[in-house]
Parts: sequence; structure tokens; C-alpha cells
Amino acid sequence: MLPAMESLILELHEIGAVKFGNFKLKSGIYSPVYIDLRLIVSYPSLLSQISHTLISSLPPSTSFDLVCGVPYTALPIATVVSVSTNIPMLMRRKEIKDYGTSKAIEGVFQKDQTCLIIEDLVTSGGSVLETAAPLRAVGLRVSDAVVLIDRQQGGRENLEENGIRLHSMIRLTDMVRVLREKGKIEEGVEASLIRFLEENRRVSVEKVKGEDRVFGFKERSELCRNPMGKKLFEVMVKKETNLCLAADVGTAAELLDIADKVGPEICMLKTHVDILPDFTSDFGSKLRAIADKHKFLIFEDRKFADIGNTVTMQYEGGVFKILEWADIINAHIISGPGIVDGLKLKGLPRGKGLLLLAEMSSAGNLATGDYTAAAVKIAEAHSDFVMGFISVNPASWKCGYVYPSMIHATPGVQMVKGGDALGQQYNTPHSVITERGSDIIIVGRGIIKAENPAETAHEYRLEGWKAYLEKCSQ
Ligand code: 5BU
Repeated sequence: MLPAMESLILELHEIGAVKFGNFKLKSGIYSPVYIDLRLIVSYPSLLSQISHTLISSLPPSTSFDLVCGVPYTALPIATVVSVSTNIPMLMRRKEIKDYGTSKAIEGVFQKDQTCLIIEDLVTSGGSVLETAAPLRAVGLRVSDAVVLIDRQQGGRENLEENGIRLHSMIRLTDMVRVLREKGKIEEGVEASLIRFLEENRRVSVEKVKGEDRVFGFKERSELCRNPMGKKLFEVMVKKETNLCLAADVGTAAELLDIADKVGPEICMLKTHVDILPDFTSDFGSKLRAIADKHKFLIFEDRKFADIGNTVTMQYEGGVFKILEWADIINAHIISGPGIVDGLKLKGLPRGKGLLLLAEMSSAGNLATGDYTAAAVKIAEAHSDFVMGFISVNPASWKCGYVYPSMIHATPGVQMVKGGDALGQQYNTPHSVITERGSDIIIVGRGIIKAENPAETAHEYRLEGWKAYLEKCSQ
């Protein structure tokens, strides 16, 4: 260990930032060590020393355009780093109170810039993730975090799983060893700390993963870069519905009729325009008028799958001219990210949004595991146009953190779990929203085959919204 690091540890102990005893932590467990780095603001030369050492302890290959401290304790550290390196800083708001005007991230930045997160102390890594989420949601890249003290309780692993490398200046075990060597603590204290770390090796990953649950639709709309995603969240909040009708009826006339009847209950209406035998070129404008009347968005479930150049023509041209009337479309990622570039070329200038098929509801489908993770990667790289996913069980995704700005819409929903004769699999609204972690229920035959579709849609709407509120209150 460098002498400078040793003197830093001694100084932290000296000012009482590191205490030994038996302390009850927030999680309820007892720890033999307690670290409170809020004190460092009272010791300017120590603060300056910490900030300089933090930056110089980073591997030379780490490059970044901006720094952001995790509120609150790391804010002064980040400020000193910013001033001394002349690298601009951003601030993350801890609470967004006024959703209309407040921003989650304060400061000047451009999409795709890289932001280094600065933190004082890492236990589970949850606070770093809470700061990484809104940074990533506004289009910044977050791949590294630097911390003064790593408590070695799983933070490094949890962050790694979420695509963030943790660089720590001081590990708790090294700190305690130095203090013991310098005669500041007894041998027994070091031994009890090592025992404590062995027994509490990994602080709840579940909690870290569940951190995004605190974001409600309102706050998530603030984080959206895609204008249609933002609008969908706003419609959901305003109308208090997360129901999408899959309007798979026999004719265009029937579709317009059911759209008008069910319109007040839904946030989105999903079409398969190529199944309508009486489609005419005024279909789009007629459906648009109904959508405007009842304030829902139109989602054409076209499932584009070709190369970028072809999908631009399929989106804009042909008989259906989907670009003219659909607010939202979806696409497979089987052909690679070029499909998103192609659709974006036409859709983004007109404020449209894209859902990527990360999963499917049918039995035996191949959109699983690495395929799903690849969809998430592509979506995050195009978060100006991709507003979310067709998902089935996002709570089970192994790819780690997914931007809270991304909306999950799930087909295969009926009041009773089951399936049809052709491989469709149904889950209930409650399970889809709470256990499976989705946002929107997409219901087709459960509503259109009902005796009274409008009444049944109302029931689905209540079920879906109740489940959303339940999830928020957890
Ligand atoms: P249902 O009648 O609720 O089973 O209709 C489901 C609708 O969702 C239907 O239009 C399908 O084309 C659509 N769907 C789906 O069921 N599963 C998927 O994985 C995708 C879309 Br993507």
C-alpha cells in the first residue's frame, strides 16, 4: 500500500469517520465497523487529497467526459474532482418533486458522452445504480464508478452485473489491516470484521435489482428520450390505464367500431392491418380521429424483420402506409441493429416510437436468454427511438439493469392462466404486472370475444391498474 494511502486511512480514523463497535445498520444487521464520510466536508485539505487520489487511482485506460457524484456525501468530492481536472460535472436530483419542470439530471451534456460516477462508500452498489439509471436514461454512457471505500459486500459484483466497473481506492479489509498495524485497533477487532464480512459477503442483489421499482409511470415519462414513449406514459397516468386492446377483429369496420366503444378504457390500441379485408386508404385517418377523441395511441403490430433498407420501404410505402397513421410499431432484432436504424430514419423525424421484440408469448419461441439481452443492448443504444419492448417476463431477465424509461408491453393476457390450441400462452393481468415486471397488458380475445367488450375491457383495465398501484406501493 502506498504511504499516501496509509496516511489517508489514518486521517479518516483520526477525524472519526471510521468507528469500531457494534452498530445496527439500515438492513437490521449488526456491523463491527461504521463509516461516516459526511464529516470530510469539514476538512478541506483531506477532501482535496481524497479527490486527487481518487482520480489518480483510476486505470489509465478509463476515459470519461463528465463526472457525477452520488448524492449527497460524494457531491463535494465530485465537485473538487471537477474543478481540479477541469472535467464538467453533472448533478442527479435525488427526488423529482415537480414532474413538469424538474429534470432528473442537472448540467450540460450530449448523448453518448461517458460519465464517471463518484461515490464515497459502496456496500451493495445500490446507490451507484440509482445514479446510473437516470444518467443512462438520458443517453449517457456509464461504464465506470470510482469509490473511496469498498465495504466488500457484493457491490463490485452487483455493479459488474449491471455493466459498471468499480474502482476502489481503499478496501475495508486493507483499511482495518493498516489500522491494526499502526496500533489503532486490537487484533480481535480485525478478526471480528473479517468474520462479519464472511457472514455478510453479499448484500441483497434483489434489493439492488428492485431499485427501479420506485419509479412510477410519471417519473419514468420524465426519463424518456423518445417522444412517443413519453406520451404513452403520460396517457397511462392521465387515463389511469395500462390496458392495450389487441383489435384482431374480422374487418376494418368492426375495428373502428370496437375502437370507439373500448377507447375510454385503453392507453393503446394494437392493430394487424394486414388482416383487414376491407382496408381502404382512409382507414388511418378514421382510426386517428377515434384515437384523438379517446386519447389512446395506435400500435401497428407489424413485426418488421428485414434489413434496414427494406424496412424503410415497408414502413412508409405499400398499400398500408403504416408510417402515416401508426404512432408505434415493433420489430424483431433477428436482422441486427440495422433494422432500428432503418425504421428510425423514417419514424424519428415524425416523433414515432419503436418497441423491440425482446420476448414472445408463444410456446417454444426462440426469443430468450442472450437474444433478449441483445434486444436490450440495441434498445439502449437507440433510446431516442426505441421506447420499450414486447416482453413476457422482464423480471426474470438476466441481462441486469434495464433503463426505467423503457416500457414493457406484454401479450398473452387473460383473466385466467391458460392457452389456445396454437401455442398462445396466457397469464393473468396481476401476474404480468407484479410478478413478471411488465407495464402494459395486451389483451385480444379476452375482450373481443366477450359478450360486452366495453364492459370486459373495463374489468381488465381495473385489474391492470390495481396491479400497477400494488407494485408501486411495495
Ligand atoms: P390474444 O387474443 O390476447 O391471444 O391476442 C394477442 C395479440 O398479441 C395478437 O394480436 C398477437 O398477434 C399478439 N402477440 C402475441 O400474442 N404474442 C407475441 O409474442 C406478440 C404479439 Br410479439
